[in-house]
Amino acid sequence: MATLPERSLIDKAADLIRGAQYLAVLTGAGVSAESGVPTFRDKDGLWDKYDVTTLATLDAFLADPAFVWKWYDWRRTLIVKVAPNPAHDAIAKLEARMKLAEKGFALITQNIDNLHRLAGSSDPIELHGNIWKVRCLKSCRKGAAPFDLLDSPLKEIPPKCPHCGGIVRPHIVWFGEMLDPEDIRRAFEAAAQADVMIVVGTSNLVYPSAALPYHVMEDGGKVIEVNLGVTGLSGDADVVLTGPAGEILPKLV
Ligand code: BJW
Ligand code: ZN
Repeated sequence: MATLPERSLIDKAADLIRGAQYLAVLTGAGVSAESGVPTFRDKDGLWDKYDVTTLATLDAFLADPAFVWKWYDWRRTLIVKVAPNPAHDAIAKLEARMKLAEKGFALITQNIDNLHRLAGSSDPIELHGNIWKVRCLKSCRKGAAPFDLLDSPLKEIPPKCPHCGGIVRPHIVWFGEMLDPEDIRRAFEAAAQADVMIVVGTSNLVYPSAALPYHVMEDGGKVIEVNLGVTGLSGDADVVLTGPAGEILPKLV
């Protein structure tokens, strides 16, 4: 079992959270690792095994939609079998407590796996989309807005748009694509309001998400990092809790 941070560090973080008027939580793939969802940049992570440029860009999709869809179908069949872990549960509990105390709360996630919702988080800002949603590649009138496609495994690859018969794409933000402007607005507004942000299980390398903790700090807010390892943020965060999110977050709650 991994060594957990000393009690005094957990207490320091808990004191910050207790004093917060507005708590923001920013999560990445590490929060779902203990559920069995692979991360991206860790050893044995997705980018260790697969080439980003052939899978996570629009050009790759346009070149070979079936190939990219097969990869997403594989990930969907994996994700459908897993459940939220104690880290997701702890974040949902933090939201409930902040709301009970009539304080502000926002959950911002880079994850596309839907596990925060399954754990009871009410309104996660899903910066990079959701693996259970698709939209029409041609943006036909009725298919342009994201809609659910829950079949797992998929009945056909690539799946077709029920409105125009063209193909649909995963409702996921690939490299070089713009995030939804409303998601960006809400995330940066939360960072501006937050006096404390907990950053959990992210390498904090991907922008614009990686800028959010710095936005909090620039406005005088505090940042607590929870991660198995050291990241670029670790040197700047106010409290760094090293260890598995599924063990540290329940202790904080
Ligand atoms: C644990 C744990 C446990 C493990 N407990 N911890 C400004 C500067 C530089 C570059 C850019 C910039 N602005 C934009 C860019 C380009 C690019 C970018 O950021 N590149 C960087 C890599 C340099 N950004 C974009 O392209 C974004 N679009 C954009 O900005 O549009 C405007 C624009 C357009 C054109 C040009 C310029 C600007 C879009 C980014 C979309 C990211 N999409 C992905 C993949 C989607 C595909 C899919 O999932 O199917 O989203 S990339 C991938 O990385 C995925 C993740 O959400 C994201 C973040 O990864 P995350 O969550 O941090 O995971 P890992 O694996 O990196 O880290 C896991 C961490 O957990 C580790 O630290 C572990 O230690 C830890 N851990 N187990 C606690 N149990
Ligand atoms: Zn369509």
